[in-house]
Amino acid sequence: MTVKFAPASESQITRAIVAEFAKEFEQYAKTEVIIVGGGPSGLMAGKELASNGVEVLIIERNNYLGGGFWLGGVLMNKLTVRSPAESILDELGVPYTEYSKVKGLYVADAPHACSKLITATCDAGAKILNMASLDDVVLHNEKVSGVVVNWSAVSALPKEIACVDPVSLESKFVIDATGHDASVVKQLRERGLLEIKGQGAMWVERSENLVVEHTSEFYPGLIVTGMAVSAAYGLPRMGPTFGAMLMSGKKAAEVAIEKLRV
Ligand code: 48H
Repeated sequence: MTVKFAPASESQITRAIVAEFAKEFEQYAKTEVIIVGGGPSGLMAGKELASNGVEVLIIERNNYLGGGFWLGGVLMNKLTVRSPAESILDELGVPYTEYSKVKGLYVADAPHACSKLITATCDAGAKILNMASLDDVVLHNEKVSGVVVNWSAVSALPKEIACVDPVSLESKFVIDATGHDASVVKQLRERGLLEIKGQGAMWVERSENLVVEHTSEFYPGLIVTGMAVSAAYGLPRMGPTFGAMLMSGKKAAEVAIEKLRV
């Protein structure tokens, strides 16, 4: 096969990347919703918000998306959801099977499910900033009004080596989707603005219902979703079953949309 690629020089390729990045970053320096964390709950929230016409930026510290959704349970590349969350797998077009011994317990290939969710989130119009880590929050009149971020490579270095200031991004709402870390919530706790209970012990039967139920605005301007809800409210954990993560992401988006309308 002979292929003739369009002519473009090295510097033109660099300029194309810089120009597009700068245009997007300038636009998203002030946006409607910022989601910190690109795991299942954050991606789901981003997809729902963007498909409802909300301008949304997802900030993810890793160079990939998906968090714990990418692998599922302990390096076995399979994940589970319990009914009724298979409806979200249907929505995303993810194939799954019902485990033969338990009605309503479904198994899917984790990379396949994760790729479908990432695609749906990007297709809906959510923008992603990878390799960026939360450094702080923007707080105006006791309301979370954005985030302060730095490149993950910079954040990973000791302060005496990398004395690089972060940048601030403003938004009407921030969603903490950082999983077990609850990194955004912890910024407020460090300042004595709120208390958090810390994640509870494993209890699958109770945990998933409680996580979805408690997905809410935890502090003015700050909505919690996914395992950050468990950490914030001291709810039990559920291990490698992801229905509540997806449904909590959906609910976080609904909460944000309702508040944006006020
Ligand atoms: C930028 C950050 C920062 C930061 C973290 O861990 P996740 O998959 O989170 P959830 O809540 O969407 O899903 C949780 C699920 O994967 C899980 O762990 C379950 C169900 N556990 C149950 C149990 O019992 O253990 O994704 C969080 C994402 C990751 O991609 C992180 O890299 C990212 O957030 N992140 N991004 N700045 N400070 N902290």
